[in-house]
Order: sequence, then C-alpha cells, then structure tokens
Amino acid sequence: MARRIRVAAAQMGPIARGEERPAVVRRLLALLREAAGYGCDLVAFPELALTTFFPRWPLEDEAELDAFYETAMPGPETRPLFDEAKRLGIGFSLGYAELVVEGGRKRRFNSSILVDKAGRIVGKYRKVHLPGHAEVKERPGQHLEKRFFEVGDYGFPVWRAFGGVLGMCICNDRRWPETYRVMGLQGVEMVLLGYNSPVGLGDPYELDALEPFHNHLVMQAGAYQNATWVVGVAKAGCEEGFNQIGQTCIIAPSGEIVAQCATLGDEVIVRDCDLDLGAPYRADIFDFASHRRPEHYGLIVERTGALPPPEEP
Ligand code: CDV
Repeated sequence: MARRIRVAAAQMGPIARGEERPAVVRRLLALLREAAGYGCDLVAFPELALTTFFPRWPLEDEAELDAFYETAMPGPETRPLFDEAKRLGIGFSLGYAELVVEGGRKRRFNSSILVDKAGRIVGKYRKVHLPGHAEVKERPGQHLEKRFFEVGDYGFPVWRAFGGVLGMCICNDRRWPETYRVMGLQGVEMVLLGYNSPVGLGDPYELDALEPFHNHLVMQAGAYQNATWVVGVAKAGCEEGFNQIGQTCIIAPSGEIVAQCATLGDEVIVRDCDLDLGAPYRADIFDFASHRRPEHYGLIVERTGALPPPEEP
C-alpha cells in the first residue's frame, strides 16, 4: 500500500514588530484550519513563525529581547494551536525562538518542533548553521543570529512519524549539503524547512539578484541527492521595511518543484507526497552503501598532495 503524506506548506506574510502573539497565533490557526480543510496530515510553518525576524535589530534591552522567545512549548499563548491541531487531527512543524535556563544560565536557540496529530511534540531541532554576525555592522540591515542564538546541540535527527521518516532544518541550514546528507544517511523521506531570507541588504549580500535562484537550487539539490521530499516554507514579503523572499515550495525526491506559492502573503499550498517515490533513487543512483566512498575522500587529497598548505600571513 502506498505510503502517502498529504502535506501543506503554510507560507506567512510579514509579522510586524508590535504584532502580539495571540494575533500571530490566530493567523497560524487560520492556516492550520485551511490545511485541515484540504484533508492534510501535516502542515509546515516557517522559521520564527511566532514573531517578526527580530535578529535584524541590535536589541539591548534584555526584557524586550526575552519577549521574542518562548520559555515553554506549548505555552499559554501557543496552546490553542496544539488544541486545534488535536481537534482537527492534523500535525504541524513550527519554528520559534527558544529560551531555556540551564545551570542558572539563559540559553537561546532558533528551534523547530514536530507535533503529531494528537498534539504531542514528537521531535525538536535547534538550528546549526547560524548566519550573519554577533557584532553590529555599519550597514542598513543587520543579521544578528550569532548574537541572539547558540549553535544547535541536537545534530540533525530524524523521527519515525506520519508513517515515514521525517527531519527538520532551518533556513541557512538549507544551503549546506551536510544538512541533508546527515539526514539522508538516516533514511529521511521528508524534510520540513522554514526560512526568513532577506533581499536587498546590500554588501555582503550583493548577490541579491540570484537569491531566488539559489533558494530553489539548494533545496532541489538537497532533495535529489538524498532522495527525499523537501517542504520549504517562507516568511515572506516586506517585514518592517525589509524584503524577504517567498517561493514557498514542495519538492519531490526527483528534485522537481511540484507546488509553489504565488504570493508573498499568508498562503497554503498542498501536495500528496508518496514517500516511496525516493526508493528508486535510493536503490540505484543514490544507493549510499554501494556507491559512497567516504573512506577515500580524504585519501585522494593526501596522495596527490594537490595543494600546498596556505602560507602564514
Ligand atoms: N534566517 C536565515 O538563516 N537567513 C539566511 C540569510 C541571512 C542569508 C539565509 O540563509 O537565508
């Protein structure tokens, strides 16, 4: 019998800095209900889906900063999402800023959870590849993820859920082949991936014109090279004066985009995903056990001595 997940990618338009959690949760609930109305098993939401993309500002006031983070999941304001998902029998993935206190120290992560149809958290991921910088730069736009988050300490786990093997990653992670490969080596069949990707920040993001191309390039390559579905979900549009790309899409294990958003606002796209569609790739061209040669990857460089070590400056 075919193993299918009917998945929704729920793109979000901008979230204003002053938009309160209950208002954002109402937007998420509307998207969740729309996806449930289409008979979906699972809906994927973007990175930092509960707040504006706050790492764009050098926030100094600790209370103001802390207000962007969740200290419990579900907490009082996110509980309605879990309750409604359970009532409708639909799962979801959700990106958010996580604050935990360990050993008397505050720890901050850019996180994502996977929730099953009974409203239970079955997986959690913490973003590994944090882009940008920790110091405030002389430029119009900042990207201060290294200042406001620690590198995730969970690796790239996968979970048996929704009848398949699912994984998660977050935004900049999608640009690194290791992200998909570590999950691919664990047999991942669907990767849920939220992003906030600005355009127009200027140097060093002078490659803005190619950003839409690169966005799809990395996700399609990750899907194909690891024979997995990829669900890439944007927070899009002009948020607090900063433009973010949309292009939310569902990508098949062939690397083909099979559904894509047409707007930069709140929008749901849906696709029935046959989890066995990756099997022919895994059995042949990407049969890792037969064709991968990790034991040789280092040896080749050693034997050819191709490049001398760089000179000390
Ligand atoms: N939120 C992100 O991780 N954004 C990065 C930008 C800053 C390059 C991205 O990879 O899209």
